[in-house]
Amino acid sequence: MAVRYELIKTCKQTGARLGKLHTPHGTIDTPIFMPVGTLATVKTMTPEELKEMEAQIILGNTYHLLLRPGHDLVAEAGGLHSFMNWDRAILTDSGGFQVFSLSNLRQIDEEGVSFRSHLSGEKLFISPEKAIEIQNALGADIIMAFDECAPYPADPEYVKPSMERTTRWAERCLKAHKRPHDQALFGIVQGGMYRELREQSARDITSLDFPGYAIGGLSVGEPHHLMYEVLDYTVPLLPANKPRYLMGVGSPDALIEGAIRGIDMFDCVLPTRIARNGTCMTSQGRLVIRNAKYARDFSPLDPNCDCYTCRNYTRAYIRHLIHCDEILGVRLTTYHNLHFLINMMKQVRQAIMDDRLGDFRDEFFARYGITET
Ligand code: PRF
Ligand code: ZN
Repeated sequence: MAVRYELIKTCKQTGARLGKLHTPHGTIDTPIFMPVGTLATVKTMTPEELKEMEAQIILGNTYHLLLRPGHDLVAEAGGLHSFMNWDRAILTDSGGFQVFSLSNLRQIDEEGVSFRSHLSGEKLFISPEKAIEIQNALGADIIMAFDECAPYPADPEYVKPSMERTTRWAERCLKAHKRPHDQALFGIVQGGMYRELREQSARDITSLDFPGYAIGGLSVGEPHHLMYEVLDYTVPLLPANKPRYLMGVGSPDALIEGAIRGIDMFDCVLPTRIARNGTCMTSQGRLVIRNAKYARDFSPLDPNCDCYTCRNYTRAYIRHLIHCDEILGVRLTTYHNLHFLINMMKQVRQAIMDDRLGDFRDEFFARYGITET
């Protein structure tokens, strides 16, 4: 068994789950936020820094690592963990989503997806079997089925056959998987914003008996309330004894609302991406540190934060660094943003333990400046 999910308790106020996910590279407390390390690096952070901020699991991407440096090279290094010197858990995404968001001239058929590399223009092909072969070579603790994430908006006439093909691909992924003893392959529920299609997908994917389930196809541009609606009727169709992963979701409000609806795992480039243009998440909401009003502000990014950045540096200094395109500015902001979400999820877990996640949400939203969901 590559992973085992242990449900510890559910919040009496909300139904949110507190759990542990046991993996070959350590036990993960859930609900959890997973920093994204697309190219075998969480941009600008060393693994030592990630450990210091108590990251427990990070993400890698099949699509990117296939292009550079190639999964065979990573395998030669002893796998992704040893290649990047990260000995905690790793999850790799299958490439299904990235092929659609990044590559050029994609063509999708029953066999798989042909596309041109967004870097070299080289013609490539990923099938469910190929996505699993790559992920077996990378060696992450959790790997993902190869799926198609329908765009938003999309008609049910497009979404239904796409979702049904994703189910057939999921079966092929299971058959192709060579390391079920030490890598957990998660299935992905699709179906767009359509209740009937989500129900069909959840029924079909869960009948395949994966060790964990993801909900894909959300946070693709739809309004938040629509995503919450889909979660409201989809999550209850997933088995309670297995982990649930909401793919590509990472805004503070969506993490809390997702946990309330029974999600255990989240990932998103948001904290690392906004750091690179000088935006940080604070307990009082987002703060654009580039702004002139912070030029003489000698307080920390977030007065309520005890991270390395906030203990040692001021807004004025970080603004100066970012203004001058100094790498340290991005590093300090990235550190703070990741710490913010990791620490927020720690508080979410404590609130579940104390049966008060509903109160926590109200308090957090009032401070962060979120008035509607
Ligand atoms: N499928 C896969 N990866 C993803 C998604 C998906 O639907 C999303 C959707 N937000 C993010 N990452 N394989
Ligand atoms: Zn901080």
